[in-house]
Amino acid sequence: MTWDELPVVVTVAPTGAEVTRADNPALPHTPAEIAEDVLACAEAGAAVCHLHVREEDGAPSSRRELFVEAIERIRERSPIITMVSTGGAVWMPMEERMTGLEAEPDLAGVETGSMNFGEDPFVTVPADARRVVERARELDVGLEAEMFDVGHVVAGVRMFERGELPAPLRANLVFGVPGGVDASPEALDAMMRPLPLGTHWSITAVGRHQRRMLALALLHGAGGIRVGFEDGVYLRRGVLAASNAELVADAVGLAQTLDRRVATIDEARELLACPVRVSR
Ligand code: KMH
Ligand code: ZN
Repeated sequence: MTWDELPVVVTVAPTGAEVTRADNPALPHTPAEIAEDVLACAEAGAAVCHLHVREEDGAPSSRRELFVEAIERIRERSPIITMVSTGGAVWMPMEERMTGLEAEPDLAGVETGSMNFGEDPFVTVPADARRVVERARELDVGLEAEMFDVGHVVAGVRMFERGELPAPLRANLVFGVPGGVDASPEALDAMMRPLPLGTHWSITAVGRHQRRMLALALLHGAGGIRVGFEDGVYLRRGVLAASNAELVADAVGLAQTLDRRVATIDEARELLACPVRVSR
């Protein structure tokens, strides 16, 4: 399959940990709201959901029960691939960042380096990344490396080559977070360069260059693009998105405009080597 034939996996990140209802009133908080939102996003073309959870008042949370409830509600009604964050929020200790794994999602993110996240330190030392990988292996949860800078890509690829990060290598390249790599064509080249052949790589971008970066990556053969309130609450400059599903529909339209076909959930499961989990 050549790059132009590779179906694009659309991921939605509906909640994150930093965005609030003051930024966009449609932000989902509870597991029920998150699930409802994710189902609408699946209808709009998303094949993966990247999940953080919140308390009812919107506070970022690490409570296992909230992850379990969100994932159960999603799985009851859709085969969409579920992924939990182990990035959590900047103030969360590592144990708390890892609780989503216990909900036995299909996939989990794993950070492969440290950085400043805006004004805050966002630290994942190699031993932390290995802890996430180990627990994910025990629970048979697949992994996607979350890479915010070139050094994170290099470190993640080393982990993969040493067999610490299991195959297949799934990499999400994140652009434009203050403290991480910038959102520019040169940065995309630099982030792609260390990736071994066969990596399934996707792109996330925040800030005013978001759509341009997604388009650029689609033209460079990206296997996936990510949108959702975690990454941006605007549809266009000055126009708030009505919902996460509206952002997904827009991303689908962007891929199609560039003659890239969007992956169905079944295709995404195959591309990401992510079979439906058999409950134990
Ligand atoms: N909330 C950020 C500090 C991830 O989910 O992997 C980290 C984050 C990244 O959202
Ligand atoms: Zn996240």
